[in-house]
Amino acid sequence: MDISGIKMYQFNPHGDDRGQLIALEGMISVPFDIKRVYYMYDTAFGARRGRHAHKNLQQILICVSGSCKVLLDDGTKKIIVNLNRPDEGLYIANNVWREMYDFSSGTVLMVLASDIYDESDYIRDYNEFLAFVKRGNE
Ligand code: T46
Repeated sequence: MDISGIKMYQFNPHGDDRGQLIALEGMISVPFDIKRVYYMYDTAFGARRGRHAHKNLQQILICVSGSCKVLLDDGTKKIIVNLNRPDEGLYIANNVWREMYDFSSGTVLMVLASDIYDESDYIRDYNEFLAFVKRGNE
């Protein structure tokens, strides 16, 4: 993708006549050790989530049910990714601003994270994010 810190992963389903199963293993199917899993559901109509970047955290977002859009911004370029498949994972490195929106009814967005929850890793102010990225590129 034409933006730094972003990659789409295609996962291999184990399908048979009972249906599909996807298994994800740290350092094998995803590029980090999975330290935390969380998911969002019952998202309110019109809600916008995220609106922050992370200083160190890496994550993979998987829309296991339903659909949503993700705006990604590396401080220079912005792209919008549609997530609507349980066999696709959106990798987001650190230093990328993200906003999730346009959740369809019943969407479950699951996130695999490279570390445990740490509020001090968040950059929640957009201008601070731009300054952080600029400092990192100097
Ligand atoms: C991200 C995007 C994709 C916890 O206590 N533990 C956790 O692991 C998480 C993720 C959140 N929380 C608490 C903190 C807040 O009181 O849950 C509440 C909602 O979290 P937040 O407003 O940060 O949720 P989102 O959807 O805006 O962002 C989340 C992740 O926080 C963030 O890392 O990249 O999803």
